[in-house]
Amino acid sequence: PPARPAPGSRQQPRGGEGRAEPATGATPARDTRVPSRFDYERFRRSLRHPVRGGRPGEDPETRARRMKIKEMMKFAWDNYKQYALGKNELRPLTKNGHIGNMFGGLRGATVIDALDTLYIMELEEEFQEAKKWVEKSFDLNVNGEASLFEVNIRYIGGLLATYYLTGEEVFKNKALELGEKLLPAFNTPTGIPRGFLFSPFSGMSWSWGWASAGSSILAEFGTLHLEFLHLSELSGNPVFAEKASTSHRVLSKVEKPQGLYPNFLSPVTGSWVQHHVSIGGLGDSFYEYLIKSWLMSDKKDLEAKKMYDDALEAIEKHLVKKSAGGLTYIAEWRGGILDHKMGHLACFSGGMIALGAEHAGEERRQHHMDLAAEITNTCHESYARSDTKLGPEAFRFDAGSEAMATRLSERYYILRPEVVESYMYLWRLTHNPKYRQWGWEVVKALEKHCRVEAGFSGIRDVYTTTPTHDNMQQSFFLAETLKYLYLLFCEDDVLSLDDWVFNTEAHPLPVNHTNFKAAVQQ
Ligand code: DMJ
Repeated sequence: PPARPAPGSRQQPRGGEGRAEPATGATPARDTRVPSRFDYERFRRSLRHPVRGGRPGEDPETRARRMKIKEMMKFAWDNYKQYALGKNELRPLTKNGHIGNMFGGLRGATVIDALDTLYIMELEEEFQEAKKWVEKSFDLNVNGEASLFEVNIRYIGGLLATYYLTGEEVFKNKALELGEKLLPAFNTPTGIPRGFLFSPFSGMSWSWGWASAGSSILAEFGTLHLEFLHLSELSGNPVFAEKASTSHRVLSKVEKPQGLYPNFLSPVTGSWVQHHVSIGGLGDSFYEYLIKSWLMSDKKDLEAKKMYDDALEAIEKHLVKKSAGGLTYIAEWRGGILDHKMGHLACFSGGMIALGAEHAGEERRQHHMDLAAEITNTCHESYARSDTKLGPEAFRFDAGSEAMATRLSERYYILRPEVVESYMYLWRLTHNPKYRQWGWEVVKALEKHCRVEAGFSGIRDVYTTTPTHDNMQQSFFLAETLKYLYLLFCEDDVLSLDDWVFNTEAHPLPVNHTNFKAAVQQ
């Protein structure tokens, strides 16, 4: 089975085993670019709220908590800068850098992932340090195997967001240059991209070795839309929007078992390869990008909205269950058989369903808000039932177990954001103070169990109060976990949901009130 531990949603390749054939007969990308009409000043004037919020009076405790989270970000950044600047992640125990094999020779994943968080938290000096690295040392002419998904969500997403927040051209230019390098991955018979490509780009692309029969993964090819529409917007070249829209076109037509989307699709035939359905790893951000594509298009992308509504209906009908102890969870589905397990990754869904509920029809709105709150409560239980008050990688509802990991291999916590992400959305949409309390419990647990001398580290077992550290400060800890925690203790107008949509790595991209219409209709 393909599911196994990994830093991001998707997993590391294993030595090229089982690789699909490189794409052949590649057609060059159609270049019908027109000069971009994007006007940064006009865009800034169109925002409904100041990006970093107004400064209304607030209670001292909320402010103090926000400042604590800012201090954690500074600590994470300072240690990365001191011991690992230019590598992809910090190893906080051995005080050195980690490069990994997901980014095709690109470096500085933590710099790019941290940029917008530093900016939002008003860590001005640190933001300038990060910017300087991008200007002077961020090299795009590199060799290696790159995951299309990871490069897109972290690098393209981080650069685009920072451009929109600051108007600094260097971020836009790097995003566009990198975007061009990703296009060969789409040279397949269906236009559904393969998961990996080789840089410098040669037209070669392939799928994860372990992904069934050279198939592409739903959460990978379905998590491009937000960034690629912005690449078209800023470059004037529709090719990015066209490439990303292919996935929605293929998926809206293919027959779905009981309305569900399996996780593996052949980029050659456009048919499903296996019937494994999950709202956690391998499926997760595909669903997230459906509702967010619609929101980002200023509610014009009706195809994405319909796909989201239909998918959620099927998920509710077939996967949403209640445990004996009354906890609502979303099970996984393997060819019709339920696996009563929820991954930490699946915990983003509380926030997603709440966000969608806002825009559901009158009769569904309260029902979806209740569902979102129940799922978020279950994810909180997975934290509350552990000794560290941090949640495991996966928890189960079988053999008498409720919201706890039952396998040794699922007890770890790698600084993931999904649970605090849902707290942030639920707080913004309900203002129930329990979400801030739960977020603060996470801050305390991170400080107690994950903070080490030179940064933050994941832990190998959440059920022991003397956990072993994994010696890795993931870049998404700075991009997502700390950003969502910080926003939880901000006023709602900081990166307001009226103006911004967060990509799946928590990089804010603006809602587009005018220009996407053309791209979406391609
Ligand atoms: C991040 O890279 C993104 O949130 C992705 O969608 C899922 N995995 C990690 C964080 O857990």
